[in-house]
Amino acid sequence: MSTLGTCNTTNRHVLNWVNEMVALCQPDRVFWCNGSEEEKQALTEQAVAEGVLIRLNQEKLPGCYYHRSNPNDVARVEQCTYICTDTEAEAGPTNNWAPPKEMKERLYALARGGMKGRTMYVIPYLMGPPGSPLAKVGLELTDSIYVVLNMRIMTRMGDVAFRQLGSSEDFNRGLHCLLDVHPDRRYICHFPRENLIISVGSGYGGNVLLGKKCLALRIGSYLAQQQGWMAEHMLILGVESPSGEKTFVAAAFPSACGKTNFAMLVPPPRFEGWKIWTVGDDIAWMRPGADGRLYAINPEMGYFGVAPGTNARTNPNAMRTIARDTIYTNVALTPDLDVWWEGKDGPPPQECLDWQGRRWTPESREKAAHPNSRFTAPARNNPALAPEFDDPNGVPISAIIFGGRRATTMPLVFEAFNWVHGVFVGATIGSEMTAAAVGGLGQVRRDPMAMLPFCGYNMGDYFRHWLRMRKRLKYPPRIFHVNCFRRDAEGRFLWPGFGENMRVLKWIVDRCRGRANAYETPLGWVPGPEDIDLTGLENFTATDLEKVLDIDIEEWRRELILQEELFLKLYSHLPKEMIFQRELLVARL
Ligand code: SAT
Ligand code: MN
Repeated sequence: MSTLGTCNTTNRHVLNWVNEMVALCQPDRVFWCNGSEEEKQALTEQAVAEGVLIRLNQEKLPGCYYHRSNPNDVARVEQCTYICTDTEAEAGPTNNWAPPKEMKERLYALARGGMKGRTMYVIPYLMGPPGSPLAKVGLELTDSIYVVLNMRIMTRMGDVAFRQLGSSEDFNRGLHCLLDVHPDRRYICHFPRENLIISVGSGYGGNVLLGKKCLALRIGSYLAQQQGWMAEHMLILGVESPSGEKTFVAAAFPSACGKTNFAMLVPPPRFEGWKIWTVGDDIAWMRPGADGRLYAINPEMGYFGVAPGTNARTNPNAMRTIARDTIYTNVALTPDLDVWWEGKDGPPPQECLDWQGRRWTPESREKAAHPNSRFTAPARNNPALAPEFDDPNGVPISAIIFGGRRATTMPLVFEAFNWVHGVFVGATIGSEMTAAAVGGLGQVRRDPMAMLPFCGYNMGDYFRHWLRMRKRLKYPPRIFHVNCFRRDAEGRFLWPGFGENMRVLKWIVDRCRGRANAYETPLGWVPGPEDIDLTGLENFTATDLEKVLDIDIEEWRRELILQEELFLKLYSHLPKEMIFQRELLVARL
């Protein structure tokens, strides 16, 4: 076994664990990553030589590379994802559970000798700005060079993590082995009590970039509940008014429901002088500040965003962000080594290779890019990256927004009556399934706080944690619900969305600042027709606004029954406040 790179730590907990895992996986080489530019270049060259990456057209896309995953491995797999707590009740009915000892034995049996002939990369990484009270250190051991290069974009990778860690034992241990990338040997397992993640048999983002969903959300939410903070599946953005007033909001939408677009929103011409700043597009870690407000950081350093549908109209800042130093996965490849996906600007290429490397023309029946194809791009490329991005204290959150993808039932926007009601609103989010997870596209499923696939413990206890946080906040954020995906009877979207969402955001900010009107409905506070600025919005009238804000009692009768299904499932751990809120809603309706 040879050692490559340089090991820049003397932390014995780190060294011991790496040695243990080396003995288990038996790699031919161990490569210690330091996160430097030279290292990135060398590893990129190597990935190209190995065929893991294809160098894209460097004139059009400087620093950009292309990757195709195994076709059986293109999204998160919830049926292979486990929370291994001591008891099944701790994991709760919405998670797969296995006893920690048993699962570890099974995984170690799979990993034993699993890196023979291969290189084990040791990736130290930091989630959060250096020095932040919320920041956490992780150590990922992987035999995938693709993972190393993605982690380098998505996290603060390298010696910065060892500096933060010092001689402490408090870091997340993450082992990732590709094995033969076979669905039968695919497991993404979390051991929250040991702060340990073991992921085998997959090479796909959410399953293997262990800092993201595994540490930042599943393990993170478990630690947050114990330590009195919050780990949430939320974007964070700042709204700056022409006078320079800044208001920060966090928003939870399920995977592939537009968080990245929302986080990078460019206001329409009507809002001249307004500016949206991106803090994060996927994950928020939040804790009460000394002033009684809730402060949030984005633990990540990059965006792992859905490519299809991204274009100059839907997300101009993303287009700029992904123009360089980006890794594209499972999009289509054009003959001049450019990338393409459904919904990109301009006409489709006359001919290209699809995400599986097969010849594709506009006549082909299948899509050229996989619906869950992704870009991995550095946050620093984003022209609207918030100046507060590296602030160790984070940003004060004035509003929390919940949302989902709903064709009916949910109005464009409403504000919860108070925190407890807001928790109920978040707990009952429904959304049509998307391509980010393997499963039934289009079906509505309950996705509380957009955390259903990411909550590392019992969902009922998670609601209780949310309720408890209220007591720790003197000035809790206001809570809202938005739905930008409502459709008419013909299936057309009722609201233009994208940049025009600024109009909704402006109302939300004004509500937080005590400047906007609303009227009371059974669901919560809803803007009146005059409260949302429609100036400059073409082909959209006050009547259309009424339609998109409408509350249909018949639809709500059905919604209540669907909501009840989740509550029944969670019944044994459900806080009684949730039942009261439901009763109140029934009475109001
Ligand atoms: O695929 S990921 O889990 O990384 C992204 C998502 O589903 O939100
Ligand atoms: Mn996500």
